Amino acid sequence: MSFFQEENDEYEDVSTVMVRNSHLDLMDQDILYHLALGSGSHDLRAMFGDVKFVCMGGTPKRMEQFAYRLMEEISYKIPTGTTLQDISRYSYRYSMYKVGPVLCISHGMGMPSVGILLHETIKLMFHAKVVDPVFFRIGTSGGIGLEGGTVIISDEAVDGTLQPHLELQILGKTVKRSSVLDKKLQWELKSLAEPDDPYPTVIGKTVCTSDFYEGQGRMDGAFCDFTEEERMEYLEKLKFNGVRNIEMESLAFAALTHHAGIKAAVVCVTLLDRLKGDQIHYPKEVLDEWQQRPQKLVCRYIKKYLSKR
Ligand code: R2B
Ligand code: URA
Repeated sequence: MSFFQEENDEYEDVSTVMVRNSHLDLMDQDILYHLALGSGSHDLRAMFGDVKFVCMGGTPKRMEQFAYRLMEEISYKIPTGTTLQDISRYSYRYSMYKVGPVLCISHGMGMPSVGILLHETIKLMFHAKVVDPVFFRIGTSGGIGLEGGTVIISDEAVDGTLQPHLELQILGKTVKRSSVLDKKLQWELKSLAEPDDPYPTVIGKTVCTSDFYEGQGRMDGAFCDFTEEERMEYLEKLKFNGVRNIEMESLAFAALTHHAGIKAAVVCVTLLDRLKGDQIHYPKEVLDEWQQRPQKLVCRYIKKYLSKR
């Protein structure tokens, strides 16, 4: 039996997204400020009640491209001569496109940015009474011992010290939230990598940092207080511990979706092998093509899932 047959049982419409905040019940309306949406100003149930997948990626342009790719793939029609609307355009923060049951949203750079977006998107799912949505992050990363263009499905998101939890400071206290990603979803995605794909798709551990330069052991930032030997020692240690890539959102993405009971996956392409350098020097056309790769994989997943409904 294919996983999608099994999966259909699991995706029976059984549970809507829950928020872990009783205060929301006491509010007469909830303004999702950074999405330019609100439970009082919009009929969120009518607008988003049919959502099944939420795909997040760094830039507005990439998410718009992804939305148009999806439109093609799932034959989603909009009136001739019209374009997809950026639903969150008046926030001037994030961009959001809806293609049938798929939301495509840009998350910006880093954990604070994706964290704010997750709070509001999870609340959006709650207000819209969405049933069992699956969240994806499709992004870019630095490879550890992997050439540029490799697709990595994260099996675990860890911080720079290899701990699998997000540390938040709440009311002056440190709170830890486990960063758990869905194992089955990872293997389902991996099974959709095709033998003809001219690049490898692997599953592995992802380190998530709060900085692109010093935080990722780069020597080409404005500041650097470590030596080349120390840099290599750290990156080799990551490799030894099963880390395949480094990026800047997976930890918050995994921890906050898990906290909300939402199934999630992180799929990133590598833009370089960090064991060989720091600078991203490939031509724009090459980088553009590489960035399509995680999109293709997630698209295959969504398409296959929708074709079984
Ligand atoms: C990957 O690329 C960005 C930094 O260039 C960051 O958002 C990430 O995780
Ligand atoms: N994104 C990152 O966070 N790091 C890289 O090296 C490349 C992309």
